Amino acid sequence: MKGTDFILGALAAEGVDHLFLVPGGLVDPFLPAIGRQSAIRPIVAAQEGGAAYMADGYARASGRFGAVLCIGGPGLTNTVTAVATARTDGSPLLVLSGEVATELEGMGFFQDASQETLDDVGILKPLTLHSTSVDAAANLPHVFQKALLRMLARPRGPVHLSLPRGTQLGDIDVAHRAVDRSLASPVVLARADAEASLSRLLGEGGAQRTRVAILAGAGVEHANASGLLREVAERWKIPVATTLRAKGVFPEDHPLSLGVFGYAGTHHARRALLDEPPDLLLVLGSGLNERDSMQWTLHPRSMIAVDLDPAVLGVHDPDGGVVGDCGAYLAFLLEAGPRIDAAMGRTLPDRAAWLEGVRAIPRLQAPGDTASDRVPLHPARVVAELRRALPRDAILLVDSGAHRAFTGHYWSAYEPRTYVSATNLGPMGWAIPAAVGVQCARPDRKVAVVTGDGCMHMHGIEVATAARYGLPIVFVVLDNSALGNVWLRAHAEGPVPDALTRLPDLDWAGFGRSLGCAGETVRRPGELAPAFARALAAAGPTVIDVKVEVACPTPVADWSAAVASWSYHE
Ligand SMILES: Cc1ncc(C[n+]2csc(CCOP(=O)(O)OP(=O)(O)O)c2C)c(N)n1
Ligand SMILES: [Mg+2]
Repeated sequence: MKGTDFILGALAAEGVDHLFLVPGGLVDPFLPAIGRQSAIRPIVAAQEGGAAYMADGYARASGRFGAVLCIGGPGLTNTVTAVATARTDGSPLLVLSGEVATELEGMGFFQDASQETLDDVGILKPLTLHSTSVDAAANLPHVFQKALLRMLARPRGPVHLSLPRGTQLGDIDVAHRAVDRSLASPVVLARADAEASLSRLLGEGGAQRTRVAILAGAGVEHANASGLLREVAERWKIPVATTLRAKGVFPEDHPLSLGVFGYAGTHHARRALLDEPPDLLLVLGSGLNERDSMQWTLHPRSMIAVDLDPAVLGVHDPDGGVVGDCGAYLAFLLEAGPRIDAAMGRTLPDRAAWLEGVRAIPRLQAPGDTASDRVPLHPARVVAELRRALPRDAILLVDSGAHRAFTGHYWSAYEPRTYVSATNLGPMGWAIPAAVGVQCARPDRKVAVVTGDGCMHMHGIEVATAARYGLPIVFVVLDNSALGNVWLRAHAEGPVPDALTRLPDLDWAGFGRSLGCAGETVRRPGELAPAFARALAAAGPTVIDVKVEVACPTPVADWSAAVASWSYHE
C-alpha cells in the first residue's frame, strides 16, 4: 500500500470515520486513496479553517479525535486559529498537510512551505503538542504512533504531521497498530495528595465543614467522570457549579445544581461560591482562568483543587492541591466513603439548609426577559424558546459574542458534551463549522448552533458544507446588525463612532437558501416556535435569521461586579 493508504487505514483503526479536508496539489495523492476505501467519509469544507473547526467539533462530540487534511502553505496557514483553539480547549486534533517532494524543497516549487522556506512544521510548532515532517513512508508507523499518543495523552491537544509527496506515494507493507488507550490515558492520581486532602475535607483540627461545594471544570468532561461526580455530590449532598466550558457535566435541573459559575453564570453559583466564602471548595479540572474564577476573586476558606497540571495547582491552590485525574479522585472519595460518611453526615442538615437559602434567591439575572415580547426580539427569549423546542439530549454549539453570554446564562444543559463552546480562545465563527463535525460524530442527535451575524461574516460559508452533505443542523443567527458585544461595551463608555461596531442588516436566511439550506427570517416572538419546528423536521440544514435588539445588556452583572472588585494585590 501507499503512505496515503496507511494513513487512512490508521484513522479507521482508531475509530475515526470522517476526514475533513480541502484538497489541493500538495495532497493530490490522497484523492485516489480516499476512493480506494470506504471506512472514512470525506467531508470537503469551504476553507481549511472551517475544515479544522469541523475536526475539532468532531473530536469534542465523539470523545475520539478529529482529523483534517490540507495542502501546506496557504491551506496550513488557514488552519492556524483553529489549531490554537484546539490547543487552548484541550481538543485532540490531527492536522495532516501536504508538502513538496523532499528533494525539491527550497527550489522555488509552487506553494513550497517546507523547512527550506516558510516552515509549515515551525508555523504550527508553538500551537501543537507535536509538529514534524515525516520524511519517508517507512517512518509512518512510529511517527504516527508517537503523534497520536502525544495528541491523546491528557491534557490533550492538536498535533501536526507534514507529509512530503514521497511519503504520500511511498510503499509501505505494515499497517498501523491502534494506540493502546491505557498508554494515552493512564489513570493518574497522586495517592499521598489525595490522602492528605481528606483531612481538609473532614475538617480535622475542628475546622467547620458545612458549606462544602464543588466547581467542576472541563477536566471532568475529559475524564468522562460525570457519573462519578453525581455519585459523590448525591452521597454527601454537595452542591455543584460548573464552569461555562463544562456546562452540562452536572445536570442543570438537578436539586444540587448551582449552574454555571463565572462569566454568564447564575446568582446561585455566585451566592454559594463567592458571596460568603464556602468552608471548602473542591475544584475539579478547572484551570481557574479569569472568567471561571470571577477574575480570581474566588477565595474559599479552604480548597482542594484536582488537576493533571501541577502548575495550575501551584498558582491557584494555596493548600497544594491534588495532582491527578478528576475521575480517579472522585473514585478515591467514593472508595474512602466509609471514612467520610460520619463527618459529612453530621454537617448534612446544615448544608441542606444553606443550599435551600442559596436556591431561594432567583437563579437568573432577568428571567422575565425569556418571555419578552419585544420587537426586535430579546436574545433571552430566543434562547428560552430554542431550549423548549429541542430535545433534552440535543447538542448546542455556541459562538463568540454577546450571544455567548445570553446562551450561557439562559440555556440549560443536562449531559456532558451537549453544550459545546470554544470558551478559552473564543474565535468568532467557530461554532458554525464545528457543528458540521459534531453532527458527523453524532448523527443520532439533534444539533443546533447559536451564532451571531458577525460570526456569520467570518465562517458562515460553512453552512454550505452542511447543505452539501445533508446535515440537518439548525443554525440560529441572533442577528442584531452589530458586533454586539463590542457595541455594548463601546456604548457603555460614552459616545463612540457607531459605524465601527455596526453591521449592515443582511438577509442571512437568503444567504442560507442560496447555499442549499432552508432559510427562515424571524421578526416576531410568535414566529420562533413554528420556525424551530420546521427546522427540526427538515432533512437538511436551516439558517434561521432572528432579528434581535442589540441594546439588551448581557447577563453578566455578577461577573462585572467581581471584575470591579478585583485587585491584583488582594
Ligand atoms: C476571530 C475573532 N476576532 C475578533 C473577536 C472579538 N469579538 C468578540 S465578540 C465580537 C462580536 C461578535 O459579533 P456577533 O457575531 O454579531 O455577535 P453578537 O455580539 O452581536 O452577539 C468580536 C468582534 C473574536 N472573539 N474573534
Ligand atoms: Mg451581532
